[in-house]
Amino acid sequence: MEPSLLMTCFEPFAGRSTNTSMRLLGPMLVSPPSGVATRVLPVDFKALRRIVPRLVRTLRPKRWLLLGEHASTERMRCERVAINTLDGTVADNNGRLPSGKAVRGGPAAYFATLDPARLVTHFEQHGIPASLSDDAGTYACNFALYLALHHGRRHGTPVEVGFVHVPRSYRRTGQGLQVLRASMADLANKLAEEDCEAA
Ligand code: PCA
Repeated sequence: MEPSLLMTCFEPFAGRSTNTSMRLLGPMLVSPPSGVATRVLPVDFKALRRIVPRLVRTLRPKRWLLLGEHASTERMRCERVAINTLDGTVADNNGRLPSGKAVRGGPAAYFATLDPARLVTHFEQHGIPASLSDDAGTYACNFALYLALHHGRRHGTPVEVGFVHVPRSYRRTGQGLQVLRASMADLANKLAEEDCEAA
């Protein structure tokens, strides 16, 4: 059956051994709740260009919430926008530096369709600092969000796509791993159960 919700995180990159977005999905990567599919995305621009549309086509989730880590934040950054620009000073896991456009001829930007304000409220209810962000960067996270919104629009699903940048040093949120993981599991259950608003 098609999952109501796809939740993704990213693999480690830039020579690190872990990615906090993976740690926060934690047990859900092995046994996702009912109606939820989980995947780890590569930090590889060429592979993302192939994998993101394939997930849209084959899984056909109603919603897609992407998670990635952010090096220098203390809050959950609920992203509002993805831009059609690739840039970065760190090679991806395939040894390539990003440059150019996410999609040649694509719109300059897409707004996230999974309401980021709603995500902020969710985390705050769990006692986790969170805020809206207009800057998902120009690296793999922005790229994956842009591609998911672009292909979602073309295929009619996912209807809602959102992105949360989690703090690399998650302890800076003032909460421990168990609280953060519980907030993700609760969010997954809510998003898998509810009807989409953006249709
Ligand atoms: N953060 C990077 C890529 C993968 C991740 O977790 C980013 O912000 O683009």
